[in-house]
Amino acid sequence: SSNIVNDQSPSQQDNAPAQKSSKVPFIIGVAGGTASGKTTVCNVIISRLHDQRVSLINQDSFYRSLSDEQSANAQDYNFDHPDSFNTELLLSCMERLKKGQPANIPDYDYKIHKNSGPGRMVNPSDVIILEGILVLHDTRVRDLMSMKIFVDSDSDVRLGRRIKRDTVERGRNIQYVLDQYDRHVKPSFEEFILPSKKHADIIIPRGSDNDVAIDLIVQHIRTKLGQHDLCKIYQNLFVIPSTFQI
Ligand code: UZR
Ligand code: MG
Repeated sequence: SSNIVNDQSPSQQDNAPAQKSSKVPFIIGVAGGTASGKTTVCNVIISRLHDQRVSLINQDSFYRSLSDEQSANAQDYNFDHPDSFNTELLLSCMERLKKGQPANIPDYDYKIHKNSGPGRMVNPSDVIILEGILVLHDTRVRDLMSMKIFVDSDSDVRLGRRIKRDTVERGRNIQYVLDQYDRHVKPSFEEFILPSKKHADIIIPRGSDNDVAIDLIVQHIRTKLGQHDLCKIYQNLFVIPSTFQI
């Protein structure tokens, strides 16, 4: 969709300081189990906010690189554990964006389980969506958010989608996917992801099928962005009388 703020266009990079926004961006966290429909929910929100500048950041970009040895035995590695993410780096990127500064978001390659490429420069924008299985797990990450969403889809629906996605898009066989699900994905969902639901402001049952929930979320974001504008107007009005006194 065209309103995603993109990234590395020369004019934006050259003028990075001029891009600095006076507003504090509205930061939304979207968590939920694997294949719950997080990405789709985010894309629907972004397309409904067509007249706003929205940046989408994925927690997956902050996976730690595996060594060659770990990568060769990737089935033993738990990608669903909070420690598999570089949360310090995620925090520093989000803090920059919150302050209105551009941030470099790393590239992660699922095939080699490593950081790859130079990353992408994301410019500050009015709305920032941070999406990922564990974005509601860490207090410091949660504290940056103005709105916390948990996408709550049935486990059997999620497993079905996960099998489809990993076999079709990631070239894995069903035995591998089921084994990984048993050993890591399901236990970590129960230990870390599901408990983070209690921190959500909004829980969306059925994911992106839930038009009513998504409508309410978009309405709320619009209201909050409107309030930001009002604050700015009042600030300016307040300045006028004192200039007259000089
Ligand atoms: P979503 N993941 C991989 O399969 N390979 C990697 O190199 C990194 C992550 C998976 C991860 C998690 N788990 O369940 C999923 N495993 O990506 C999260 N195993 O992505 O939220 O889109 O399902
Ligand atoms: Mg996804």
